[in-house]
Amino acid sequence: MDDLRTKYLEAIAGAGDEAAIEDLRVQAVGKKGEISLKMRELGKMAPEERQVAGPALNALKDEINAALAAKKAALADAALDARLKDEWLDVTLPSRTRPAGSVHPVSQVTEEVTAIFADMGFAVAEGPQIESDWHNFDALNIPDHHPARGEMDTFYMHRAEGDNRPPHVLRTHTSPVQIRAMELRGAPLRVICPGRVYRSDYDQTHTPMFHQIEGLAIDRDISMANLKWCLEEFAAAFFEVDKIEVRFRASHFPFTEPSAEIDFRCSWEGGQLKLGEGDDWLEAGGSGMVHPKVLEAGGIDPSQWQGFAFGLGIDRLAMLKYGIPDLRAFFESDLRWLRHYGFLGLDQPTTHGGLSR
Ligand code: 2NL
Repeated sequence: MDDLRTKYLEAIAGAGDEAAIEDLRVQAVGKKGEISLKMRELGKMAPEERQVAGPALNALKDEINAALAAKKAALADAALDARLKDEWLDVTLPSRTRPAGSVHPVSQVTEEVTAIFADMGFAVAEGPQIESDWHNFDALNIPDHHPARGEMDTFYMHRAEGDNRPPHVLRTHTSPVQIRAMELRGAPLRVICPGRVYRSDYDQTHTPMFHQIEGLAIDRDISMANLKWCLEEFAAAFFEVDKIEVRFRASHFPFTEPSAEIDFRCSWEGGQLKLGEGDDWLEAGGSGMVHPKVLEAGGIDPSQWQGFAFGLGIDRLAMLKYGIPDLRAFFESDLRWLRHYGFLGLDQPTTHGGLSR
């Protein structure tokens, strides 16, 4: 019995895996195992002999079973340790790597301005960049002889030989989008129209394609006072300060009467622009009350309705807010410039969540 004990305990200690343990179990204590066979011999023994051998055999069986279970558990622990060592995951790694692309300042500012006016109840409208000259000029009360219509300022599309209809143009402002909104939706109306516009001009401060955002609000008794409030709300939200004073300067546009240039109060101390304080004024755009002829062109009765309109330059707003000195760099697709001035695409600007994070 001592020989059996030594044999199996040593074999169990040396077993390399669960299959070896199972083999040993069958060999030792299985139905036809060595110890089970020995137990069967108890019946042939003399009672005195059996009284000694029986408990001893039972004790040996228990000891071997315990050794088998302990070895099995030890092997399972070792297997788990090996798996844990092998299959690891670094939970401190960033879940998202920084995207290779970035949001262009023009897109960022378009989103910011749009979000501010959307909060004031303006719907966003878009339209074609290739426009009929009627939508781009006639409907806006811009006469045939007006210098804006000249080849010096406007890009004209090609017409086939013998086709005498007026050629289409690359829109010179986003106003035609508002004419289309009037035609389509009627009054009352509140729309904001951001987009690309084109003029034949190229120097330090002009590019042949640039970005504008125009707003239009039409109602029964809307006034310049409502316009001024909207612009003040816009300026404070956009430049992320408590309050900005807006100044109207008398001006002239064919599509508004009266017309006013929009200025924001600012200071330029030490070359640093600060909005809402100081004794300087920043030119921000143009505005006015929509000309009755323009309302009529949009299919709206000027004896029943009136409205204000304004136009702002998106590129200029982007330069001012984000301290970008050179306009032409906006459109050169220089990757180093885009990485430097670009924004992460994961945070959309909202007035409640923050505009420029
Ligand atoms: C500027 C001037 C302005 C408008 C745009 C407008 C549109 C319609 C009717 C009347 Cl449909 N007006 N737009 C009005 C005044 C000025 O833009 O300097 N923009 C950068």
